[in-house]
Amino acid sequence: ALVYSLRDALANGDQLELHYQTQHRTADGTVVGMEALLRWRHPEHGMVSPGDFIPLAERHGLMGQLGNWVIDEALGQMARWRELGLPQLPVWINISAIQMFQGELESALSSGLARHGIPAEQLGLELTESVLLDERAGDIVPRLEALRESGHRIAIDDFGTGYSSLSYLKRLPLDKIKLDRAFIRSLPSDTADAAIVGAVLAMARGLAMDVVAEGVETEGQLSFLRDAGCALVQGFFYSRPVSAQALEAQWQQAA
Ligand code: G
Ligand code: G
Ligand code: MN
Ligand code: NA
Repeated sequence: ALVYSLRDALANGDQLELHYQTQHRTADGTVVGMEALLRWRHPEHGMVSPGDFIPLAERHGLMGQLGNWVIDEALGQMARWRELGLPQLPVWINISAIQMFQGELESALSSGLARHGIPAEQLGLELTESVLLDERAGDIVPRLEALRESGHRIAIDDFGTGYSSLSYLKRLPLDKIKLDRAFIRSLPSDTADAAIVGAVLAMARGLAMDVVAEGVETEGQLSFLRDAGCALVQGFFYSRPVSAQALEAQWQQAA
């Protein structure tokens, strides 16, 4: 079964990879950071999507270990880029529900940061609405406050797709809203999506939060967002998620 090979992959580490998708300023296209996305290169099945193996890892009690692997790999990669004299951009990782419930997230982060000599400001944390609202995690507000106190920035991921109530945005200490690509896909022609995006941008401004629009694929989407006052975007228009080596090659070409 796939779960045995996932156990092996975790034990060896050599079939797992993080790919990186850059985030850009709409004003001038500058890269301001990137999201790390987990990939499993299975010897027979090829690339297995995290959408398929993360649920498997959760069912079999492997998610804590997998989450810790992601933290260590991202920080190790950032340290290698620093040694190579490459740009030091903030990296955002995705945090799963189980990492929040099990409560070892904070220690994995602080030991990883110390081991690789990376400041917490450089490692952002993306949590989905469902994770932020899941009561099994206990009162999440003091934990988020402590994580921010230590320097991490916190984003709410896939915003607008969960069982969201706007009232928790006021209560939760967040830096950034990642607007789900479902609202971006039909821009600029879909007037309902245009209205929703405009409202989220206005609300985020009032709350002093940044907004990143996800899934930006076309020039038309980009210019709509820029005109609407959305400062940051992520999506295939600028870049797909790519391996660390591919990203390094891009940087070396640009230099
Ligand atoms: O990259 P892709 O579209 O295949 O990602 C599918 C889903 O897996 C997305 O919802 C993404 O947030 C999630 N995901 C990707 N990498 C990680 C990770 O390292 N940890 C967690 N918990 N989720 C991830
Ligand atoms: O849930 P989360 O937002 O973390 O998921 C990120 C996923 O979205 C990644 O797996 C990535 O491959 C996918 N993705 C990133 N940019 C685009 C895009 O422009 N279009 C589409 N369709 N998917 C994207
Ligand atoms: Mn994400
Ligand atoms: Na998202």
